[in-house]
Amino acid sequence: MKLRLDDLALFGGRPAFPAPVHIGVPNIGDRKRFLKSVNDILDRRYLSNRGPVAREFERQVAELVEVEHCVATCNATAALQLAIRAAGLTGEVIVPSFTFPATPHSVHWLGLTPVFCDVDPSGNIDVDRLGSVLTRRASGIMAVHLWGRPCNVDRLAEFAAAHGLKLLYDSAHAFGCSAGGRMIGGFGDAEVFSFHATKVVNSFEGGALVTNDDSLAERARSLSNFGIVSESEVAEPGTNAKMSEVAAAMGLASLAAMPAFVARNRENHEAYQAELAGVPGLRVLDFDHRERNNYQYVVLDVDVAIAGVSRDVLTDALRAENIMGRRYFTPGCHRTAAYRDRVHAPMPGTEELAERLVVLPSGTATTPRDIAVLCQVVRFVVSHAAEVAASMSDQVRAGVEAL
Ligand code: T4K
Repeated sequence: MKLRLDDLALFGGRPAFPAPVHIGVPNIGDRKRFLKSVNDILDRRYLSNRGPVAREFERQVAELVEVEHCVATCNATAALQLAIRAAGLTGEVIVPSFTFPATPHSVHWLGLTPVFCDVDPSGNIDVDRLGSVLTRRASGIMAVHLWGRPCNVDRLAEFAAAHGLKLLYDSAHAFGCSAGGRMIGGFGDAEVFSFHATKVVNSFEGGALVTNDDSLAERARSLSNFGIVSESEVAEPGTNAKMSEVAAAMGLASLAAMPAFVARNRENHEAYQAELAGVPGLRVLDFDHRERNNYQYVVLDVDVAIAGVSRDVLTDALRAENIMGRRYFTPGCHRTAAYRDRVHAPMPGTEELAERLVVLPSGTATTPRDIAVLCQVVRFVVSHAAEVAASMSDQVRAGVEAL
């Protein structure tokens, strides 16, 4: 048990973990099942182009999220682009500023303009601010269910309908989650999931567009395969966004294990909450327990005025201990080099969250002991906030003077 300040790695002590403890370490399902499926794929010599495994993955995803159609893709970014094209968006698309860059990039790469809208304290797009960024060039909204917590789907639908906008959801984080008791996947014109390695269900790389709109689904399917509609016809310029058979096999193994992954995430989340309860200025963001949640992201909010340490000081102190928390999504897309030269509405909500939040390790690779040790370090840092913060600023000053 660390009792003295110089036990902290920051002050020359041995790191709490001998090797980095990362967030986003993939959940691995039943290896035997996966490897058998890979063998079958090799025997069949049918490796891609919507083979039987990809079709089965699409069927299971659609069933789980209770939608009519699923188009499995090579990643979520490609699926977002399919959604934008298949929904017929043009001009400007309103996106939240507090998100992973794939959200605005998917718009930009199609030659459209992402227009940032600030987020509310939940981190989801602030419906009250949509009106202030809406122009006549806007054709749609792409909202994000941040960290699996649902947007205000009713108000977004009302706003979109009132202004003749298409409504898409970047649901990269929200596979297996619900909003008002309805599974995420069936809202708006289409939704997109990510099955990237770091997600609750993974297919190495992968994604899916899901929708209840027959013609949007048909168009997205064709666009994902170069726009081909028959042996001798290409309806429009498409892309190649198809999911391979091996990726789908991983996705199926991951889906089969999903209940266990979610249960483990939930235990981890509860352990973090219990370990950090009552620490001044710290709050592990909760989930709405009336909804279905995947509990994939453990997000810690640091109120520097109460904790005495900022999110950055805490994160750096943890890094020294080999605890690799991530400052998602700092500094906010609108302040990255990719977009900062444009004119944006003020984004105070985004900028505040971008300074306060850190995502902590979870998933099946994170053990209860890891969480206990990690939280012990967090508690220690906060209880010695003044010394830690002073030491960090001394180190920063020394670093500057050494230059
Ligand atoms: N929309 C939203 C809202 C998103 O968050 C994302 C992706 C997308 C769209 C696009 O989805 P995809 O096109 O990727 O399907 C990671 C993921 O790569 C990215 O998919 C995810 N969101 C984002 C939140 O996290 P990075 O740049 O932080 O990745 P990286 O390489 O730093 O990995 C994070 C941590 O995961 C590492 O510290 C180590 C660990 N890791 C990662 C991989 C790939 C492993 O332990 N093993 C692994 O195989 O983006």
